[in-house]
Formats: sequence, C-alpha cells, structure tokens
Amino acid sequence: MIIGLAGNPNSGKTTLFNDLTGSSQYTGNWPGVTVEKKDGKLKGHPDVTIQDLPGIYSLSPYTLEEVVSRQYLVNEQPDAIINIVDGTNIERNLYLTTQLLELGLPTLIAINMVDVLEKTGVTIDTKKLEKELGCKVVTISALKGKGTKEAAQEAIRLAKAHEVGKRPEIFSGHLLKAIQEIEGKLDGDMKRWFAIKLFERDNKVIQDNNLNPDLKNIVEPIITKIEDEEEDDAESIITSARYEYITKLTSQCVVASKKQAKSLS
Ligand code: GDP
Ligand code: K
Ligand code: MG
Repeated sequence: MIIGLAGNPNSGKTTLFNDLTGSSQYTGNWPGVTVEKKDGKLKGHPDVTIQDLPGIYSLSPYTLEEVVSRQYLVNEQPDAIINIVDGTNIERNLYLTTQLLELGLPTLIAINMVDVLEKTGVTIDTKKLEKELGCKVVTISALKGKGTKEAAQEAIRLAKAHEVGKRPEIFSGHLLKAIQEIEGKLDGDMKRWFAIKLFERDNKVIQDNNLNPDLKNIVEPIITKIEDEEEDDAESIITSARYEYITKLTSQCVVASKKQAKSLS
C-alpha cells in the first residue's frame, strides 16, 4: 500500500515523512527542498510505503514540482493521500485541497502546526470542515509527533476501504453545468478532475493521459460560452470560484480566540 503526502511547500510534508518513517530527510523553512519524490516504509508497517511529494500550490502544469506531483497522483495513484495543510495558512493551503479532492482518491486532510495554533489561540472546527469538504480531517503537529500515528492509521483505513469522500460542490450555476457537460464526455474515477482541467485548456492532460485529442475542439465552444458570460478567461473563472468557496468555508471553520483577535487589532 502506498500513501502519498501532498501539500504546499513548507506545510511540513518532510517533517511528517521523517516522523512516520524514522528517516532524516532534510527539512527547512524555504521552498524547493524536495523536487524529487522520496519514499520510505511506515514504522512498524513494512507493507505501507509513505511517499513524500514536492510541495505545490496547485495541480497546474507550470512548475517542475507541479508536474512531478500531479503526474504521480494522477498516473500512479497512491492508495490514499494525506493532504498536509499548514493550519497557520489555512486559506492559501485549501486552494490545493479543493483540487486534490477532485481526483477521487481516498484522502485524509491533516491540519499541521497545531502546536502553533494552540499558542496563538486559533481553533479549527474539524467536524465542520469534514462535513463541508466531505472527507476526514485531523489535526497534527508533525514537529512534535502529535497525532501523526493516528493520521497514518486513518489513511490506512481509508485506503483499505477505498473510502472516497463526498466531493464538495465548489462550482455552481452555468459553470457547474459546463463542467458536468465536459465530464459527460469522459470516463473513469478522475473524470471530474479531467473535466476541470479541460475547461482550463490544460491540454497537457490530454497528452499525458491518452485522452481523445479531439476533446480539445469538442469542449472549446462550452468554454468560450462561459468566458463570454463571465467576461473572464476560463482559468481565472475556476480560480475565483475556488477562492470564493474557501473564503466562505474558513469564515465558518476557523475561530480566533478573544486573545488573538485582540492582538491583531
Ligand atoms: P515541506 O516543505 O512541506 O517538506 O516542509 P518541512 O517539513 O520542510 O517543514 C517546513 C518548516 O516547518 C520546517 O522548519 C519545520 O520544522 C516546520 N514544521 C513542520 N511541521 C511543524 C509543526 O507541526 N509545528 C511547527 N511549529 N513547525 C513545523
Ligand atoms: K521546505
Ligand atoms: Mg519537503
């Protein structure tokens, strides 16, 4: 069984990888430490491989890190994903989360840096996040080794049960209809993710995944219709919809204590 660690740069992937595998890969508070993926065995579980992936902000094909991570997630398909979210930067990190959940793989969200959150008095309503995102959410401190074993156990359980959560509905109205129309032309568990990528004119997915090359022309009128309505380009339309969703979600799920609210004012 393979469990992939996916998340933003500096979210703590390598720290978690070291904690789970007992290895000592280099960690550091700057980007670009991991460009290649690295794997190791979960301590006490010789049958479970943990795969550390390059840090990414999205599943676009623009940086080497994005290409390596997305190729792995889409083509090799780990049995489960642990999506590490930097809890001190939750809004920015959830942008990737919304994309990972579209892959249709068993996914656990591990909100990291809970030690820092405790100090600053920020509480994250994980139950509410679970309900809204449709998948399991836990909090961990990779650095202190807090909650990490439990997170790995939960990922193993999701992988064994092939438990894919209920996908959150990030898009609505005409945009959702357009995505669904494209999805209708595709097959397989990842068709929602492919449909969104095709809507964004990310034609590398056609090449990389042996999709019908005619799809590019077939979906073009669906895309331009929405672009004309929204007076914006397809990629920006998708990005805006994600951020709108995340802003609403975090306003409901992230609570700053009075102490913190005071120190911010
Ligand atoms: P990666 O880029 O996702 O692999 O992140 P790293 O594992 O290299 O961690 C980035 C920085 O965050 C390092 O300085 C880590 O020590 C620090 N870090 C990781 N996890 C935690 C945590 O749970 N709490 C705190 N306070 N720092 C953490
Ligand atoms: K790093
Ligand atoms: Mg790393």
